[in-house]
Amino acid sequence: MSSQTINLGFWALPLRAQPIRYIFELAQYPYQQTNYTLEESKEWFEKDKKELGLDFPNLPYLIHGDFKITESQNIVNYALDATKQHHLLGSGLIRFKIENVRFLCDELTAKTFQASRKTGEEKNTEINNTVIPKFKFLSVVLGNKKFFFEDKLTLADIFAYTAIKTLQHVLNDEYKQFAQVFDPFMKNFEEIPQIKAYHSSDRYPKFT
Ligand SMILES: N[C@@H](CCC(=O)N[C@@H](CS)C(=O)NCC(=O)O)C(=O)O
Repeated sequence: MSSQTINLGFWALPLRAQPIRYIFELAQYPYQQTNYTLEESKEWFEKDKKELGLDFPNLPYLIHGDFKITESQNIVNYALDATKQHHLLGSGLIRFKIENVRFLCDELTAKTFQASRKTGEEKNTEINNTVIPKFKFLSVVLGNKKFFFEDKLTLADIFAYTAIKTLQHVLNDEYKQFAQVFDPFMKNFEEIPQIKAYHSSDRYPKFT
């Protein structure tokens, strides 16, 4: 692996790149960010998307010296390797249960954000048919446990936190029905010392 600093490119928002950022932050691994703003989206679409030399230009991207990749889940795997945090994947059959939450929540984060930007009947249908049922399943699986797989933090928690935080921010009325189950989980995640320090730093791209 290159000895140069990793650069992670994404929008100046949590969403799809957020689990990757948490992986670096948990390990206190140095990385840089290029966070594009929606107002200045030309910086991405008209400049870097064409000029960075990515095989499959998209956001997020990761550049590590001459090594350049896209696809968020691919970048997650690279970040786990770089930071040597394979324990977050779990082991044995539990590994597949963790991945189940990971992939469900990756899709749910995007769907929740997209639903919040729709209007009228289309928005209600998307919320009621796609978003809410999945968060219901998630709340049942979590129950009153500290983390999804008992006391040990895994990738499932990182992805679930990202999805739940998105719901809380962009569809707050819908979040309320889950608050009793999700609030304590959110607090447990936010109290991890590296996460606490990160959330109060300027490296954390908050929803605006
Ligand atoms: N499958 C891709 C999806 C990437 C994607 O849809 N990126 C969105 C943001 S979540 C984007 O704005 N891409 C920039 C572009 O299309 O140029 C991944 O998981 O990374």
